[in-house]
Amino acid sequence: MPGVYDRKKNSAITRSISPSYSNALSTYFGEQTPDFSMAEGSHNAYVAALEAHGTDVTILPPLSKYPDSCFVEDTAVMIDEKVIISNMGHPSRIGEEVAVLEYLSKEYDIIRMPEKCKLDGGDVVFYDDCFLIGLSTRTNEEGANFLNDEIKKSGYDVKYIKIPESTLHLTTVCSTPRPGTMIMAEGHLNLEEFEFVEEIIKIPNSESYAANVLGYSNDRVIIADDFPVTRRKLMEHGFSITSVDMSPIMQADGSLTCLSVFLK
Ligand code: CIR
Repeated sequence: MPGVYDRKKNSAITRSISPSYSNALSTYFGEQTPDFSMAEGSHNAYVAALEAHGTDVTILPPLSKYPDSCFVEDTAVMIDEKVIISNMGHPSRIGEEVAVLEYLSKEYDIIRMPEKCKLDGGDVVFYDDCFLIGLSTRTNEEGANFLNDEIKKSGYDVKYIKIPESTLHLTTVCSTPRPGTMIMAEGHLNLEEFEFVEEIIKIPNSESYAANVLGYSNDRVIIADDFPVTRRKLMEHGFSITSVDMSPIMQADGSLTCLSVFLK
């Protein structure tokens, strides 16, 4: 049911860009070597945009050992007051989750996954009171099943979505700008798996990066700069838009949602 699960985005954690960001994984959108100082500029603008929308942002310190560690979304999934800590799906990222766990364990119940489970938080998209879990090169069935059990224990619904190998995560190509609505890039996902969605805003594959947006109350949405078709479509659907230059983050295949874990 739209609006049943209250996701106000009152607070979030992010992590500063790693000094080793030039070694971040860059396979899907990246065309140039990721640039540390340009990414820092985008990260600052990103945090400012979240704060301007009322989110209280905690910035965790950079981890030089982990080039991809600014993408905190992948390390943890919040289900009300409990946190599922990921077993990261890419070998070079294993260990990033420990520093997030240490921070969140001060306030939340922490749940670890058995070793055979693999899951990146980027494969989890919230649609109202339902958690969509992508089965991808980063998230295996064991990881999805473990998360499924924890979500169901908390009384929420789950749907699995098949992610093609040509796509990184579920959240890479779709997101939820408001209750009842999804925005989705064409050509990646099987639409039959989304028949339960009330409204789908489709954007062309040439702008697929822009399918990852951050929705706030009252139809406010943060999007990536420089995607004119997506901007126009969202305006036509009644959204008021703030945009952030995400191109240095895109070079490491990261999107808006990837830079945060929303806590409340
Ligand atoms: C990776 O390949 O793991 C990073 N370079 C990008 C992670 C993006 N995170 C996300 O989509 N949630």
